[in-house]
Amino acid sequence: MFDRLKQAFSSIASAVKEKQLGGQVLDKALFDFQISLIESDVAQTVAEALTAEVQKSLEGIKVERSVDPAEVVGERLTASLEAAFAKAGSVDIMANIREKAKAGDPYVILFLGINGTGKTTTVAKFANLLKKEGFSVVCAAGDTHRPGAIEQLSEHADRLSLKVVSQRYGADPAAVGRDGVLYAKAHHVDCLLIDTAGRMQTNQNLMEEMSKICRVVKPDFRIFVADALTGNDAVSQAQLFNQHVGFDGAILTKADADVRGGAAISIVYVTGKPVLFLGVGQGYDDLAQFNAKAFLGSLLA
Ligand SMILES: Nc1nc2c(ncn2[C@@H]2O[C@H](COP(=O)(O)OP(=O)(O)OP(=O)(O)O)[C@@H](O)[C@H]2O)c(=O)[nH]1
Ligand SMILES: [Mg+2]
Repeated sequence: MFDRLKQAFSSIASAVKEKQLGGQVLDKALFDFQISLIESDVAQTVAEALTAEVQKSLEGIKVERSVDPAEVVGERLTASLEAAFAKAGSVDIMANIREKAKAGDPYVILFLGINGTGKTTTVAKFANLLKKEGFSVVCAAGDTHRPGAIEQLSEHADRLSLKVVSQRYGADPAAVGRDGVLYAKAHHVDCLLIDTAGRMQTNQNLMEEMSKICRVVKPDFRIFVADALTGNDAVSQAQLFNQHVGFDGAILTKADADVRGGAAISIVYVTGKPVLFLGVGQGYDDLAQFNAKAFLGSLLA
């Protein structure tokens, strides 16, 4: 995973190592670094901001002979990224669910994202994880638009022995969500996961529909699902959803096939929202907790 991004980090470190810190040499190394960030799917604005931050933090720095300049650059890079990830914070969603469950109220999670990013699969994976943690789960088939969407979620649910709340195609997804909440309350279910559509006639329709579900259902948590392989598109989608609907955290899918890895950095940087999990395959167990520290550590290893 993320080999390209790791390469970008190690190449700036070695460029600096060979030539010592400072002046045009550093400028060139930073410029090359910026290009490789962009090539690793870090959004251009983010790559620029990050490079400028590192450059600023290196200004006037004198490196002792005994100190490896590459290490200094590495530290600065990590510090800038750590600051961005720290600002986004982290969420212990299991703890939040547990707390609400104790109060006897279902914790409602809405899954959002453009078509094909992996929402429905992620709902199933997340349900599987919740079951393993000992929570009761119900799903709501909020994608009433795409033919086959309700059956797709129901098939996953059958395999995981879960109940799906659904209506017919064309029904109002907000009403499906509300049914889900009523069901979860009546049956004392700990957590309701609402799947949604990823495509409508226009993105504006989609945003309006998602906003309506939010108004009606008042979810406790909104998860934006992005396909890591779509790189810069994932970042524009994150901005779109963040501005028009709002979300509380992200899951990046298909990280198993992603050699670039920039999407995580960009989404956190641009939206200020944390990444909670990575999708790392098509199986139900292929959902890995995202650990910002480990992620940054592995980039600079
Ligand atoms: N390799 C890999 N494939 C994944 C991952 N997550 C989802 N997929 C695959 O991506 C494809 C699309 O997933 P869906 O869950 O149907 O995506 P969706 O967002 O619900 O799509 P729409 O319902 O059309 O909006 C499926 O073939 C999934 O198996 C992942 O983490 N890794
Ligand atoms: Mg779907």
